[in-house]
Amino acid sequence: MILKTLKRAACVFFVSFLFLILSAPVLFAQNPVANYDENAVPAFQLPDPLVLRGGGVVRDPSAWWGLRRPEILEIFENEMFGKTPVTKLPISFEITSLDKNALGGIATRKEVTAYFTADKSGPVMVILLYLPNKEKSKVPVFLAMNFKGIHTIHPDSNISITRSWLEIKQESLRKGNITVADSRGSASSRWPLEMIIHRGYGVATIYYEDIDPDFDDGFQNGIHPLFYKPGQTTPNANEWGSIGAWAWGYSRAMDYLETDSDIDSRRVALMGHSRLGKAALWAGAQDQRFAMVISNNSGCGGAALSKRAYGETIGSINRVFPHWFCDNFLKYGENEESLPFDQHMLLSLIAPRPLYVASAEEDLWADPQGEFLGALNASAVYKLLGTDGFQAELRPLPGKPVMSTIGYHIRPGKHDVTDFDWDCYLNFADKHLRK
Ligand code: GTR
Repeated sequence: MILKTLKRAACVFFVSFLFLILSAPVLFAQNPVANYDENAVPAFQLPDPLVLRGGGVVRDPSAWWGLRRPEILEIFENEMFGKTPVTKLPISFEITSLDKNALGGIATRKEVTAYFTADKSGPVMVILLYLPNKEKSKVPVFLAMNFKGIHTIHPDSNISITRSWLEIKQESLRKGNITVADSRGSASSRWPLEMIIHRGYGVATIYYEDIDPDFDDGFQNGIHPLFYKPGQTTPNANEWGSIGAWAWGYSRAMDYLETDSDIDSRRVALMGHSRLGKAALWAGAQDQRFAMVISNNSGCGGAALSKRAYGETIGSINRVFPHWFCDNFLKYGENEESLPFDQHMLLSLIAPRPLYVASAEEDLWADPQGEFLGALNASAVYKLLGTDGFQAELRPLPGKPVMSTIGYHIRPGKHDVTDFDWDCYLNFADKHLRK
């Protein structure tokens, strides 16, 4: 009996061992370890943003605007972020809260609710605005989405609690893991409102999950269903995912900013951190009303070159966030060499408008060197369009920003948005938006 059991155990052990040995390559291929070794970055050649698909060279701005730019835009639509629908929704904006004496009197706070349907049912987006009171003329504004609800960006107790945040956090709230009171101002270190207001700029922010909650539900919630054709239940392989939806939200906020007489909508700087930096780049690429675009630690799928496969890769981003991009993007996972494009081409779509890419030294997951090279390789397009492009050949030292039409810095520290980052963005905006 004992012998029989032992024999069976040995057999089970042997079979499991065999299974592990045989499946290791497959498991490894599915979940490769992130590479952080510069020497292990594969050799690659970047597609030239100034060479047409058919091989012709782009030699002047008219060939860029007429031929190459539309080509590149189409590649990102079909292969990466998915097409944004062109259908216009019957959107209406309503000022739902106004305080002319906010932040101790230095600012006016407004909340503007955007209703996406005529009967005001369905998802709504709330734009929270702080505008400097001391300015007599229309003010330039930084537009940036937030991760945790508008009420988290500052302890100002008059800010409404974000409704969709309440819905998404229901479970945690019930279990007492999060309290509404504690969440107020919890992200304020990333939003130095007083500093921005003192410099004469306004801030407009939206909770990103107002547009599309950030989980993979087959696009049944958020704004996607508002665009489905009869019988359609999910986006097609070349139609938008969540990043495309957030980018759409940035543009709808711009629709409002254009109507606000306190704001100079020709001087709106779009800023986004991390996944919202990816969305800001995509919004700035599609919508040329944004005068400036700032990518804060946007990493893989943002400013960082994918072909380097350093830190986060296309394979890992698609595994963890399958809803961020269109389904056509899946084929490039663990297959970066087959990419017919790279992220420098996304950045080139923002040319000649000022673009700032920021990295953090410890944020290796976002590949700071890849972000730098993304910016550097967009420079040729900026120069073709008559600007000074990116005035750096090597990555600058930490804390030493480059302020050409393409701006860049790497600062000490982690994946985050800091006062140093904001100070650089304000200096960059002073230089390029106050000319
Ligand atoms: C990470 C993701 C990154 C980045 C980040 C964020 O988990 O891998 O691509 O977007 O989230 O948005 O904070």
